[in-house]
Amino acid sequence: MATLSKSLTTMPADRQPVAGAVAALAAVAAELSALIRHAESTAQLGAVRGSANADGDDQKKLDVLADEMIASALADCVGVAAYLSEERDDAVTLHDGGDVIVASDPLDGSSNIDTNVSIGTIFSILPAAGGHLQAGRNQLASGIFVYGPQTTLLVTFGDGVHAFQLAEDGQFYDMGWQVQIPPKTSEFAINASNSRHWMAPVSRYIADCLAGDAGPRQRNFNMRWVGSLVADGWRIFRRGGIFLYPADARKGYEAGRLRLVYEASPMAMLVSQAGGRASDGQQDILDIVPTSLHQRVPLVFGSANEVDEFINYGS
Ligand code: AFP
Repeated sequence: MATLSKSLTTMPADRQPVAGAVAALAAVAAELSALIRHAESTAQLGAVRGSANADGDDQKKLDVLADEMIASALADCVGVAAYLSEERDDAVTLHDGGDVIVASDPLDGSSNIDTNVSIGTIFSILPAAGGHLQAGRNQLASGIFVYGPQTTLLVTFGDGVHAFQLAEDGQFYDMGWQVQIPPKTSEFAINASNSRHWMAPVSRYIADCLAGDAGPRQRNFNMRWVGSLVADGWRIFRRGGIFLYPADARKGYEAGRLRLVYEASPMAMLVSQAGGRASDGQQDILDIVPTSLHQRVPLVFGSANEVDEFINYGS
């Protein structure tokens, strides 16, 4: 079966800066997978370090370790000009003359580290010429690693989405899955504990889903919420669904919780390449030009028909 490393090494010369960065990230992901799976105590890895990242999130030991592993691996990739991370206030300059910039959430789902729930790594690869703040439409590649019962990768280079699974030999093998998000769904993902803070259109949309076949949607809906974007995302790629982290009335959540550069944009590239839709409720995520590295954005993505239905509720 085809392996990730084989497909990367056979990429044309002009795409080797991207291929080299993905290969480096995959090697770190394989190490992180082993570390998480065999950790003496994931509580250790999930322990709060007493520090916070630029966005004020408590940093867990594994957040910082994953970030350091990625920074070190990318430092060996001459094609990478800079590294942008959820865990760092500012960009890390790596190689002058490098062709690409890598942005990452090194450890997504930190609050799940010590609960044995799937967590992951999210990455976005951009042309260095565009600078640190450029629309997601410019991405050359993006992907998510999921450290769960299986360790898997969804990656796109702009030619569809490819799925790989890590084997015991340390190689990522092609899963032979034509990744397409079903356009229709009856399953939504939202943190319902925030419902009293939602704006009216979100409340109306969810209420209509909950009304089921007795309500205007005329069918029953199911709900899932893992609390790891990569895990909710993987499920949606597999069987469809709609993920919502909208803006809400809480202080600091005026633009939701997810960060544009290294969470929403890479997810949006994958989703659009798999026939889905990713929006902030008004415009395509990929068209939003960031004004700051850690800027948040409301994020709704998944089955195209359902995202369009949500957008019709207004925002
Ligand atoms: P952490 O990495 O701090 O756990 O945040 C994970 C996340 O950014 C994303 O992966 C989840 O979808 C979302 O936050 C969960 O947010 P809530 O904890 O507010 O439900």
